[in-house]
Amino acid sequence: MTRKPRISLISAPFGLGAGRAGSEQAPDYLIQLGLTSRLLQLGCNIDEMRKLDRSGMAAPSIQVPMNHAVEVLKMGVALAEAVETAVTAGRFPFVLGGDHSLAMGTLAGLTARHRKLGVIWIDAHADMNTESTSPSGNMHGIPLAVALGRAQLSLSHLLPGAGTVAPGNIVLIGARDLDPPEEALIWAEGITCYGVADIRRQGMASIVAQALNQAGLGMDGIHLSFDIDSIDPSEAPGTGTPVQRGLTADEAREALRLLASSAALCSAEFVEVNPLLDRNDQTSKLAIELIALFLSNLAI
Ligand code: HAR
Ligand code: MN
Ligand code: MN
Ligand code: MN
Repeated sequence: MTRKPRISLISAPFGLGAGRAGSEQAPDYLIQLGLTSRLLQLGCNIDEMRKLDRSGMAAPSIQVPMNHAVEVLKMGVALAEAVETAVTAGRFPFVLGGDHSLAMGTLAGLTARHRKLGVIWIDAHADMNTESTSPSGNMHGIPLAVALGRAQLSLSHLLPGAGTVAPGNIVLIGARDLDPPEEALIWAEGITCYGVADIRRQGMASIVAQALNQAGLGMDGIHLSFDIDSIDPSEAPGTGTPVQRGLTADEAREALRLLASSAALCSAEFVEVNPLLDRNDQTSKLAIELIALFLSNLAI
């Protein structure tokens, strides 16, 4: 008998980790287009709804030589605390971004509570640059290197007591735009990476099953980080760094439905929707549908 988890819906209206403005508008915009009413209609147990505000947060003392670093860190601190609180209260944190720099805050909050955390990262990118390899200076390109403990910034700068994520428990799905230092890190650490060709060859159901096994090996929970730019720009144009030859919306639906049904999943985030770059709300509407599909299929 499965039960519905109590969801903590954490809105993070923040886009300064990306190179283009607009993703900060996504949480309010998706809610305005009917996200929460859809979730309630589907019987999701939304136990808590929070909207984060970074004003008033103290920035960590570390100096990070990247774009809008102080603002990114303040938001990360606010998010880390909100996620840790949700986990402590026994809720399932669902973070609605915002850009992917938010993952640092989410992972700080999670690793403070789950010492052994697996991560499934569905994204066109690996987000594994460091402060010294980043070609753009944009902090949405570094969260996984930070989580691995390979950057100068670490999750524990955002939340004392945060840990790291082991490379063997990170699985990338949909990656197709990697910078050379990211490729080197993936090889050196033996990180599992399924490209779009692997998905076409093996089918999404098989990829998800392998990803759950690999990410969850010896862990006490798996976090799903879903970047909308994993999907092909023909179906999800509203995002800041679109990359051709991505997942189909149907493949994303299948992945999200299967991941939601795994009892190992302990949290998720949904990032990089940019309403300002969208065409007729196509991406926002797809995002609402995918989030609703995911959250209504969650089981514990
Ligand atoms: N790899 C590039 C960089 O580090 C682009 C990163 C883009 N990241 C995201 N999130 N949109 O996946 O700047
Ligand atoms: Mn990303
Ligand atoms: Mn991306
Ligand atoms: Mn758990």
